[in-house]
Amino acid sequence: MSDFNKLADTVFRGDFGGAAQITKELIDSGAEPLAIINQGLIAGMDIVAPKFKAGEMFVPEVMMAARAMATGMELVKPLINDVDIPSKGTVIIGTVAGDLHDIGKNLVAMILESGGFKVIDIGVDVSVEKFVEAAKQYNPQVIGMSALLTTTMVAMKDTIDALTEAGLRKNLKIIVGGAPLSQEFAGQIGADGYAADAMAAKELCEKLAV
Ligand code: B12
Repeated sequence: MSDFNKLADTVFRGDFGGAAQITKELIDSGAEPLAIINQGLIAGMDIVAPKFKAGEMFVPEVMMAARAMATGMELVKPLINDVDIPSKGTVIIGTVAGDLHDIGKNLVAMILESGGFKVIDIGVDVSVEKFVEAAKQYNPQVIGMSALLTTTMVAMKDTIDALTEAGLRKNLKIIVGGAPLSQEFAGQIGADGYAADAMAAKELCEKLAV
């Protein structure tokens, strides 16, 4: 097994100690930072993603794998310019006002990041104003909103209306998700898309962020 394959395997197994060690060894041996990312760290998440989709891996395992990938990323990132990292686009993600649930949001963020998006996670209980400010500051291709409570779903419409009123919708797609949501609800509030899980969220962003 090549060192890149070994690194991918540590990511797949969620072994962040191993991922850190092999990443360091690859850096010391002079391997290209982008090759470490693409052929090792992201390659590991590429094994995870279809298994998660097929129900062969579960949320805690995916989170461990994503954390192992992030551990390696932290070591490699200082060696490259941000501009050199190929990115499919910028996605801002947050849980809407009044809602503190973040497990699903974090999972979506990790899967998007491992799928090549630059993800800016603005946290939980995010006010309408904070979403608008973040959209102005980072100029993202996509904004993703998460809600797990039926009582906080309404904040999604308020946020979409505010983004529209601020004239920010031209080059911006808005996607929503969370257990109580549906495609129908997304349509009703004027979102550009809905995804039921993290893998579907990645596919949706790939379609929308062009
Ligand atoms: C864990 C949990 C908590 C934890 C949250 C910890 C954390 N850091 O997130 C704690 C204990 C803090 C909590 C608190 C509360 N909770 Co709670 N909680 C849950 C629980 C059990 C699991 C949620 C979860 O993490 N699921 C796992 C993740 C991976 O799935 P997910 O969130 O659905 O995310 C996936 C998709 O939805 C999608 N997705 C998610 N976000 C996004 C975003 C985008 C853009 C996209 C595209 C996709 C996407 O992709 C994700 C990954 O596949 C649910 C029950 C349930 N089965 O949903 C109740 C539940 C959501 N909670 C509930 C309630 C009532 C509460 C409380 C009000 C309880 C209380 N009385 O205090 C508080 C509210 C606090 C607040 N203000 O937010 C109710 C909501 C009922 C309702 N109809 O609104 C539920 C449904 C439980 C129930 N059956 O009563 N909760």
